[in-house]
Amino acid sequence: MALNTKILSQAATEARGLAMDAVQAAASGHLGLPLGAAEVGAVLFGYALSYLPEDPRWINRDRLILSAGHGSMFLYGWLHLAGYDVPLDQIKQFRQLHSITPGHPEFGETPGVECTTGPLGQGVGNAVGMAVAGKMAEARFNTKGHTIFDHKVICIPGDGCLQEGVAAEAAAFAGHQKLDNLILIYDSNDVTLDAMAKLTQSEDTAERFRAYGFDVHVVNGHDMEAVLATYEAAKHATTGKPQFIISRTIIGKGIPEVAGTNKAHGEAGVKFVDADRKALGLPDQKFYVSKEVYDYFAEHRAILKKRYLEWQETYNAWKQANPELAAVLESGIKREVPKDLLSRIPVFPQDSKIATRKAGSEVLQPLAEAVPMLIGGSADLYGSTLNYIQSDKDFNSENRAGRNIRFGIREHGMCAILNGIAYEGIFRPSGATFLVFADYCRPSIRLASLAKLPVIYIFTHDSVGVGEDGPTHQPVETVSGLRVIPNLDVIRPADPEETAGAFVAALSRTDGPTLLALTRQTLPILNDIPVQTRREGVSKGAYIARKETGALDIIILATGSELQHALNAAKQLGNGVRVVSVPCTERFLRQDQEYRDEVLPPVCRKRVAIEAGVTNLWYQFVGLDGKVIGIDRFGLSAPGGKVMVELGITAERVAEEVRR
Ligand SMILES: Cc1ncc(C[n+]2csc(CCOP(=O)(O)OP(=O)(O)O)c2C)c(N)n1
Repeated sequence: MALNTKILSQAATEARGLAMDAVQAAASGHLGLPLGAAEVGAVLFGYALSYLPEDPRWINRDRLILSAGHGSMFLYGWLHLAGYDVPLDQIKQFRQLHSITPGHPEFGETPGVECTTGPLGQGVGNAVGMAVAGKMAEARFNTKGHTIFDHKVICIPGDGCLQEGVAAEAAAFAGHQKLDNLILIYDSNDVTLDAMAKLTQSEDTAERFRAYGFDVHVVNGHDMEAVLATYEAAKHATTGKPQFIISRTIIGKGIPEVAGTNKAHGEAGVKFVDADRKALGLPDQKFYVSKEVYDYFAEHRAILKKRYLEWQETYNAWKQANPELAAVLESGIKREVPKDLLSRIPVFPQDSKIATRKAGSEVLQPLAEAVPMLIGGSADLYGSTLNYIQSDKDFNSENRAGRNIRFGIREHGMCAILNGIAYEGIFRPSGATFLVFADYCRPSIRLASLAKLPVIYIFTHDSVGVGEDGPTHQPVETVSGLRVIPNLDVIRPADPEETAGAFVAALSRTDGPTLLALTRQTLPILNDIPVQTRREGVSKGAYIARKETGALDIIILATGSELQHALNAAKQLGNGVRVVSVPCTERFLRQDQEYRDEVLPPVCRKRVAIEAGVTNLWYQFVGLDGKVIGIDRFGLSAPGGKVMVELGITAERVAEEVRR
């Protein structure tokens, strides 16, 4: 079937109208991209993409990610026209309270929105993650007889996305990994927010992406036939490379007073909209969509439905022929994990003396066997983070089924890619680096938290206990800095058994990410606390590690490697002392009041907390009468044990503060 440019031009005009009217009604938003990329939207949604609005999470749909999330009305307009459950009423409610058309696209809020985007560049990383997941899915689930995965991942970045470092990291990774299921359509309009792009960029973007290992195409983004031809060439390329289409567009096309300038970017064009709508041939009626355009998309949906049903037949045949594989896939999509995960992890020997990163490595192996969708990666630090899934190999262009991803020294890219894998919805991604480099990951961790993605971060070298590498590598504010991100669980286990509990808690969580903060240095195993108490206590965030004998006089709270000091101090101090282990403050705060009061009885106000990090957050648990032992300064370059003593992180100090 040929491209119906007549009706699709009309659709592009009406999509422009929707963006103009929505931004005008909201008196806020961005007109530039929705107007400039209207023809690209028409070709993609009106012809080129495989999708089905009635099943927006269809596993073999093409994924379209709008990385330039400020142009959200591009997505909402086309999703509406395409027939997703994004009614015109919601377009009219653009950027209003409780609408499904928020300022920037938010995953889970709007059917057809694949990723939460807006922080520029993230979408490129997410798309690369989806391409990784797509390749893995092809390798692990397609069979000789049946192809159930063969979709593409299409991402629209603008100049801003490509200026951001995260996109560079992700693109370099995509080129190296030969992710030929990835198509970037760069909306190249020479304009950014403040000014013309030439004020801030003079690189040759085509050469840059060629150097990364992409095939590069250039097209006039307003010529629909050419856009389609270029898209098809990219889609069917046999070079084994990811594809980069430079789509040259005029920002704000349709509002001549601002088009082609940075004024087109935001809502400055709004005052010209009424006159310019007329010039485009739109009627006075706002939020207008013609019957012809609706009819075209209804017909197009019938074609898409036919393809979908054909795929469904293939899927059913595949499922019948491969019931075990199908069970793995379907349980992965439901994010199920076996209920008995904890018992699959052997109990650590009573005399073990290992770092929690090493314990993590040992815990990971049986979990990887129990959860086949669990995959991992490291930012060139496997030798230190120890999170390699030993029963499997590397993911690379020769082995797409490999469960270990070598991200290179690209923490930010890694975390955006992990988000993409999680958005894709089949695999359970985890990734590793040194905890102090969480700052290099933070924008992506924040988005994982916002988008409720169950990503697992296995971050090691969690305190000044790192030692000789010194303050550049010693987190002090990092753990607390992460704890303030809403919906992120930060777990800092105290010994190998708490580490087992931490990994299981992370894997069992489906509505948000979990960060595991593990030690570099060896820790004593805390045999005084029963194994089950340590393992299961983690899931509640805090638990009584040592109960007082007799009347409760004082509570010592501790986390991670400092729990040993709390327990040792309690031994010296005698009867009335309770020790509470707090591996995860967020989980503890989610427990009901009864449990929280049981662990920290409100009547007991004599409390001391210890953590080898900044003290601020602990005051919520010790109160005004309490005392926090911590490190409110940067660390020191020296052996870790010596640094801990120098900075007062010892049992003696705890005992001293308690006595005081
Ligand atoms: C990380 C980040 N920094 C800054 C912004 C604010 N911002 C939104 S759009 C924009 C300019 C984007 O330019 P471009 O990608 O060319 O988009 P266009 O002008 O074509 O709409 C900026 C700076 C942002 N959304 N994210």
